[in-house]
Amino acid sequence: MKTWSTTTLPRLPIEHDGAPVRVHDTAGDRPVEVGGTDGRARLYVCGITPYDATHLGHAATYVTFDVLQRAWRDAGLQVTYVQNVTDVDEPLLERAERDGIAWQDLARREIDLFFADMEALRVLPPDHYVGAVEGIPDDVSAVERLLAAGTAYRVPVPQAEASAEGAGGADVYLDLSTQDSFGAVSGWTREQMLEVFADRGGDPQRAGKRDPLDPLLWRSARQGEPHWEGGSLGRGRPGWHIECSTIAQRYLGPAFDVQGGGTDLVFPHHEMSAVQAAALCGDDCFARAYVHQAMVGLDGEKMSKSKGNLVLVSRLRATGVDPMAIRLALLAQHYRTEWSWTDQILREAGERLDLWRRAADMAAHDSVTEPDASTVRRVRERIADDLDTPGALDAVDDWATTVAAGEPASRLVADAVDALLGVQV
Ligand code: 5CA
Ligand code: ZN
Repeated sequence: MKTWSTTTLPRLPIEHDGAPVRVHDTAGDRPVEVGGTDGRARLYVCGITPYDATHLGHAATYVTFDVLQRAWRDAGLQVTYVQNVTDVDEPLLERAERDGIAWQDLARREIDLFFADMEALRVLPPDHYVGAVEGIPDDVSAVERLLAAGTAYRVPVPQAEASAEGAGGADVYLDLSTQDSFGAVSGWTREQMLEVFADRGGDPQRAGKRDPLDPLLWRSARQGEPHWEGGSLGRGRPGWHIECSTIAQRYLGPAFDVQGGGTDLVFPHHEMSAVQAAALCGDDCFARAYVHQAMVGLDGEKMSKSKGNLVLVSRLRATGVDPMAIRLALLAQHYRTEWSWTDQILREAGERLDLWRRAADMAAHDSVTEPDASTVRRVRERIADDLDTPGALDAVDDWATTVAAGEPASRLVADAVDALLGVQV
């Protein structure tokens, strides 16, 4: 699928010291170095389900992984970045039904709005932006392989539910008891898993499953639901998690550096996409690190499409808020700390942007000064340390304050702020 437009990425004239980027891996619950094997870095980030516009929680997630991609690029690595879009799934179908609009039209409209938001926030686009629908042939062959290996099983669909095209069909589930690595991503107990599974797209009550937690791989065609050719599986559509298992592996290979998303995806989504990948290609497959953005809230509650307590990027933009102030408001929070959006946070970001712009306008010195160079080193060092963007912002604040007070400076820091933080001053 076509993706959004890219923005310029200045190359910094200050040599990179080669220090690797460290991020917190949820699976190991510790910091790990990511990227750099063979001079490359491979990133998969779970994309939107396009049934409602980009809110600040989504924006925080994509800005966080944008900072990671920028750090890798600055270090001279060749980055391959893949993002999916869940362009067919329950929530999208339900919303389209509620609003009396074709699900394809709803998805297209929200994807276009998401692209406009990402461009405004200067998020670098992924190299491959892949729809769940596009990935169906790969899902079908993956599920066929799992059935052949005996790690998946069929559960017949009751006659009354099946559509004419799906008559006599069966859903397919992964048999988790065949997979030793299950639980390795979240580290959760079964009780913890069962507590949230139904709320997060799971179907623990489905009769005929061997384990209530077994994830759905293929949903046989139902009345009133879209369905696709599924080879020996019959007509139907893929379960949610298999989409990310197969898209990541097709575009990044069996193993890659980071799978990213919000903490709401730790279980079941990342746990299940990893265990399915392990069932397909072995325990060393899939991500070497799982990195999660903490939930962004509003008034103390998680911001979510289902709750409807949203602050939309597009709405802020429509009221004239500078997207760079929105980006700075997001960067002022550490990605692993939950926080709630407030007008005060946005106001402070606007003030910071003004200060940085004043300093950048005054930074007309011909050659790079020592404070310029040390500021860039500090920003790099803060970001490489588990994406400490608040620390990076402090470094730029210190620089901007002295420059606004008349210290000589060059354009270097403005270029670094652009290249590393994605903020144009
Ligand atoms: N399409 C799936 C992933 S395959 C999905 O979760 N879509 S989503 O539209 O619900 O969310 C898109 C991304 O934003 C996910 O990475 C999700 O974890 C993240 N996200 C959702 N809500 C928040 C929030 N309140 N704060 C931070 N990140 C969030
Ligand atoms: Zn995903």
